[in-house]
Amino acid sequence: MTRLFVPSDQLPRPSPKVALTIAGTDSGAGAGVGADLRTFAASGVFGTLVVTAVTAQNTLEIREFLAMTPEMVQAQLDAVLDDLPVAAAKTGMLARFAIVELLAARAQAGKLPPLVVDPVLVSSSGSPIFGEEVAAAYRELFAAAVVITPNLPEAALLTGREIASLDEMEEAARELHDLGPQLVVVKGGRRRDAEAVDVAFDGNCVSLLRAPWIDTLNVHGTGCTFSAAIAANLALGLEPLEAALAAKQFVTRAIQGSSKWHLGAGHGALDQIGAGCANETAAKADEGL
Ligand code: PXL
Repeated sequence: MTRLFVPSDQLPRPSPKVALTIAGTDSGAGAGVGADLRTFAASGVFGTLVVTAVTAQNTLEIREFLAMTPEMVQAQLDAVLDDLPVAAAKTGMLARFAIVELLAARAQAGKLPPLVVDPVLVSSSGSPIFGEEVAAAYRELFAAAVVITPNLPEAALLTGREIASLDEMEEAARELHDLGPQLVVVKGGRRRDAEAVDVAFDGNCVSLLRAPWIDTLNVHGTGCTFSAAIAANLALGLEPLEAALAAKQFVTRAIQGSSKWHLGAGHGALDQIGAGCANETAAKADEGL
């Protein structure tokens, strides 16, 4: 019998799929890069990061905010993309007009991985963070995106119309689709209905992404988690609509998982990693069950 000797450095080396988040940090880790990396890990992809801004933040408030320079964002992007096989990326808080512009130019030149753009344009209290100049730069970024995920106030800002009903969400999704992305998901979570319904449009079909409404304050980072889950699913090879449907289920489970947590006095985080189950096991162990 002949034995084939394969030197260990020539054995196949299976590697994980790689996703990238281009976003801000939240020191309380509910939103931003922290939420994205937990989502990537829970989805089985290797997460990389480009930090656009640092916030000093907890579940109650943002205390300080420092945006990175566009040069530093560019340098982080180059360092990651020159070396690692990033299969999909998402953008979160981009913090500065020049950063949105820089990403739009790179995406349009085909120099970014397939992109999920979660436009961070309106604060959670409902007031616009940026003016029309940044909204215009975002429209350029949308043109080169695979998926965009505006929430209701952002879709309203981008279309210049009030949006409340499902019909209005569909109209907005159709209008934003004309800007160029393959799939638009208008997130309706703020409607506080019996269901949390998002409206997706891919140029042909309108799909409703439906989940039961979960009554909890622990929803900080929901949008970040949703767009990161879509990027992870794209990196794993799913089509955009499948990626969004699976991401909706992921977010729903994550909200369900942390809905009873008391982790900070304000809007707490989601349970992307299934820690809720571990806590239940620990609690049962404490009770001697
Ligand atoms: O959810 C929007 C968002 C994104 N990124 C960071 C944030 C927030 C909201 O607070 O802090 C870093």
